[in-house]
Amino acid sequence: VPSPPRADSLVDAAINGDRGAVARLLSLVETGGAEARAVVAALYPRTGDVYTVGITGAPGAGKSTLTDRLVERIRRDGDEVGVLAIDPTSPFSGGAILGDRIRMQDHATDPGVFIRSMATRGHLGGLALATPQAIRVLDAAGKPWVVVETVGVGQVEVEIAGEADTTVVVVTPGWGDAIQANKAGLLEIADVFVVNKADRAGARDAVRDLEAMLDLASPGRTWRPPVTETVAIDGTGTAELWDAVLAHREHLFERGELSDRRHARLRTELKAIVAAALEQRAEALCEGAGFDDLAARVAARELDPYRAADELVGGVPDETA
Ligand SMILES: Nc1nc2c(ncn2[C@@H]2O[C@H](COP(=O)(O)OP(=O)(O)O)[C@@H](O)[C@H]2O)c(=O)[nH]1
Ligand SMILES: [Mg+2]
Repeated sequence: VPSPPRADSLVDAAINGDRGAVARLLSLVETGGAEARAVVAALYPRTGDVYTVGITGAPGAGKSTLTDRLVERIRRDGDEVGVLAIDPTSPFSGGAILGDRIRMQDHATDPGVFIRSMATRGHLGGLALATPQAIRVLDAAGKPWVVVETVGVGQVEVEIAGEADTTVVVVTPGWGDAIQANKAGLLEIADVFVVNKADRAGARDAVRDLEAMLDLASPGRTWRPPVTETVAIDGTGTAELWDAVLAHREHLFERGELSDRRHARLRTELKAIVAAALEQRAEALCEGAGFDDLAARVAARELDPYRAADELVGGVPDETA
């Protein structure tokens, strides 16, 4: 088995346009562990330029189809783009999910597009940490845009979705869909709304529901999310959707809010890394022989559980001191 190339040389190769190196780096950050850390250390100084667009909504809302349209649009402007499809329900990773592969195959031979699916491997918190690292891989590889498609169903997914510079929330016509989006916390993270499948009955009602909810939501805010309508399967409205994304980006730039947002995101990420590191240490502590001993003393009523925990983590000074 050949030894893995060092993170530095992989990063250099990725920067020079080696797609295999990009794929390898994405696998490493997805897996986590010591190698992922080495990759991030090598990458980090080369990042900070990418603009991220999150696309989120219920399964089947048309996120992948819309992403495909936005990729087309970005390529028409001549820019390169990376796509990360985060699917917590999929057991697959490392490649595209079948349906996505079929739709995305127009871009498969385009060297300006890099598409990747990431699954959770049963570890949602890990994915929340892996996503910003994966974005950094594409950033270092020179992609000015990264589109992150996330299923907006659970808290962690909504968190991942809300980590983009511009977050697009996709809903579909049908009674209650806008209300469901509201309940799922998608109203708070939305910078742009899109009612997709506008070829179906009820699209106007969905737009009206969203506008009514926006009327009630925080009147003091400086940006009111526009509500757009699309038919992703034929491309209707996707130009307007992209214009809305660009308008939001312009708004963030003009008001200096982009750097504030990114700074807040880094603080959140840093906290999550600290928490994960401490959790790992806690697990290691609880696997040692000292733990068994303490547990036995708690069982024998010699110690209460809090006191025992203090002894283990060193919160209580040694009695002989
Ligand atoms: N009628 C209609 N179907 C659509 C539209 N957009 C997507 N679909 C279909 O909806 C299904 C789910 O789309 P997909 O992009 O995979 O949704 P995702 O799960 O949110 O990524 C697919 O069969 C699409 O062809 C649309 O605007 N109108
Ligand atoms: Mg999809």
